[in-house]
Amino acid sequence: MSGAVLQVGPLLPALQTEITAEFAARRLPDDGTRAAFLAQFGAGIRLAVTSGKVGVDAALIDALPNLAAIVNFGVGYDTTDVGAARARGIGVSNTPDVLTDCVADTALALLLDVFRRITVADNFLRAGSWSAGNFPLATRFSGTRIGIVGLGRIGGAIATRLEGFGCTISYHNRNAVPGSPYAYAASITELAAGCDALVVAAAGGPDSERIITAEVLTALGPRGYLVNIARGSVVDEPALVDALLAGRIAGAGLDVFADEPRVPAALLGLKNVVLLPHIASGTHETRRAMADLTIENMRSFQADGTLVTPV
Ligand code: 8YV
Repeated sequence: MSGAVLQVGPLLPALQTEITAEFAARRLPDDGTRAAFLAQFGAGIRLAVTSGKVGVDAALIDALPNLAAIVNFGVGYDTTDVGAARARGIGVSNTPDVLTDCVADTALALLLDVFRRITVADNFLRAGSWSAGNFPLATRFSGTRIGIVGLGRIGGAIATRLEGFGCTISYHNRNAVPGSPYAYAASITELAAGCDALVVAAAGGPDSERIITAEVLTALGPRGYLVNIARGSVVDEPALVDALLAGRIAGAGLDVFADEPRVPAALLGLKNVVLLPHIASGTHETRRAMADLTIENMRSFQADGTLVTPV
């Protein structure tokens, strides 16, 4: 089963070192030498390893006639063309579960920050403003109504945490989750209209592209907050910037953006927005577990052609 391994895009440095040592993985060049590299090595590649940052697109799949598996570091695999992979019978794996807690923790951190204005208050103190007067009052978070877009593994872990804050939880998925204790909203607009904050936890990809529309943001309203720990592509980012600038929503906590690492310049000056550089899974513990699961998938494929966590 085993065959040559291709690394597509950057990976966690430790993982990169490990896969180079264990699998003699070759890194796909990003420059003008790519075509020559593929001509020389493309036909021998059976396994590609990548991450949500770059992924394996249809053109690269075409250039690798014997590719049989794509192992993705990260739970989100929207940068890989899964349709093109399936059409060729190429397996794709990701790293679910191991990052759920840290991503859910980050959603809670963003919610608490935007409601209680933690970052703004920290900046206020550092700027020496405290001696001139108290920090303005913020908005209570405990007991709020939170709408979750995407009640999957991560959305569910966010909901469990919110229960501890006495929040009323509702959600929208394509279909209601059987047995869920939370109220189901038939549309995202309906969900937004009935909550104090909307948390985006839906998988990225063509099905969820810009489902957080201008209409959804208007329904969320001038006292409502948006938190996104999923993918920037899920939100109509220009509409979000407009809504924030016009005060149509109260604020936003964002870990992800449509064109990372570029962030709309208009957001940088807004005090009601907390901006994170896609760090939700970024802890030593979780990234190690993601790397281990990536390696497990690679070992399994090389041993018998199977993947441990296929998508
Ligand atoms: C990471 C993520 O950004 O797992 C995902 O889908 O977005 C994050 O955990 C990871 O670095 C993959 O690139």
